[in-house]
Amino acid sequence: MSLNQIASSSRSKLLRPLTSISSSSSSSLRRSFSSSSDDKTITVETSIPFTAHNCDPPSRTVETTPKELMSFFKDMALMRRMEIAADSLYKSKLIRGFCHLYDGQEAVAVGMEAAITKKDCIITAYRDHCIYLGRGGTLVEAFAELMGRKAGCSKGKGGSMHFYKKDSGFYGGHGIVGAQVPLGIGLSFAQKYSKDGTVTFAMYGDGAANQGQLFEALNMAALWDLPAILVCENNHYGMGTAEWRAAKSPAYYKRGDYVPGLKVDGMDAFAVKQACKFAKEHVLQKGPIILEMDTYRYHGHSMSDPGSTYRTRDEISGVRQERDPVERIRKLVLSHDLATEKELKDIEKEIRKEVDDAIAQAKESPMPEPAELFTNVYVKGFGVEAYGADRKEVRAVLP
Ligand SMILES: Cc1ncc(C[n+]2csc(CCOP(=O)(O)OP(=O)(O)O)c2C)c(N)n1
Ligand SMILES: [Mg+2]
Repeated sequence: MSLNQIASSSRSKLLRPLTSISSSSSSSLRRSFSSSSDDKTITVETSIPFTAHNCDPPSRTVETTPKELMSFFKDMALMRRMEIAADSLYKSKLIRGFCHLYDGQEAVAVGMEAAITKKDCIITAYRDHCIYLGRGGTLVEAFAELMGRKAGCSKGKGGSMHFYKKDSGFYGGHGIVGAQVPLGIGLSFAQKYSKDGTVTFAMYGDGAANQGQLFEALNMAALWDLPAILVCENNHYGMGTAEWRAAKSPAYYKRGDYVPGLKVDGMDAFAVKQACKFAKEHVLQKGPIILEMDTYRYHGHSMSDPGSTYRTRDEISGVRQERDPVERIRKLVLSHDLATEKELKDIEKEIRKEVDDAIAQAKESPMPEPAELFTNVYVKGFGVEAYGADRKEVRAVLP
């Protein structure tokens, strides 16, 4: 097979029709968001079955409610809008430095949150804005952080790659590829040690999946039966490198060898929810598991990458048309008569306003004080001396 043939066969695997949405309602559901029908059970089927390695896969049948379906739609539409707005802010130079957008991958963030609690931990790489929002972070704190303002979730000192929200179990936001995975295993060690019944989701990309530190950390997690879920967000590219050029075996769910794994349609929020629920139960009894989320990023790798030099525009628009996570939920909402197309459009309009208001508010926040350069950097009490670039003169002695 030529490289071009390999590329086009891997491209065709990216496309999977939305037509497999099948669902049934256990009762006749009418539109009334605030009534008791909010909690009626709706049964949906995941887009495709799970593929399992070293374990029995969970069922394709997932239970939901009108309330959850509507919240999936709203949460994903909000994430999508936030990322589009971040793109504009970057282009108008209000966001500087690195910025990696998550649009296309929203079902992973939303489905994962639906299966866990804020006592469970999540740690991820630099594509972190939507994970932060899912953990309960606010739009104002997110935009303020992106624009380097005091009101940001990391006080404006971290920027796009370093969102953090420890009070609801979000441990960042990391810029060094793969480095968050051993940290995540450390979190799961603490969880096992304190026997609190919580778990850690350590997220990484298909590019990071080839790194050695991941296997070292996984070995320890398996050896000590730690409650660690390794979530490989396979968006099929590491910067401009397609997975087939970087990985001898791109079956990332199998790469743990002795560690079980599941391949999940990461564009289907219900498949993600089902897989994460299954994984949480699994790791609390049996030790780590790998979830490979088959997903896609619409934007380029970061703002300096137009995203169209190493893949075709047809590939991107094909995924948008056939697998888009927001459109999948829109179809489910409509097929269950939970809202009309116009009502969903109105929700999207409100979301647009919510995002614009948050940006305006974030812009009001000042930049951090210059003295903040020295806080949260060193442990206090060592009297560390700071020198200028000439290294001759002591400029400050830190407390
Ligand atoms: C240790 C290290 N090597 C290289 C880089 C540069 N780099 C940043 S992102 C990236 C690609 C990672 O791709 P993947 O893991 O698939 O994540 P994605 O960006 O697709 O979410 C690389 C090579 C880095 N930040 N850290
Ligand atoms: Mg990737």
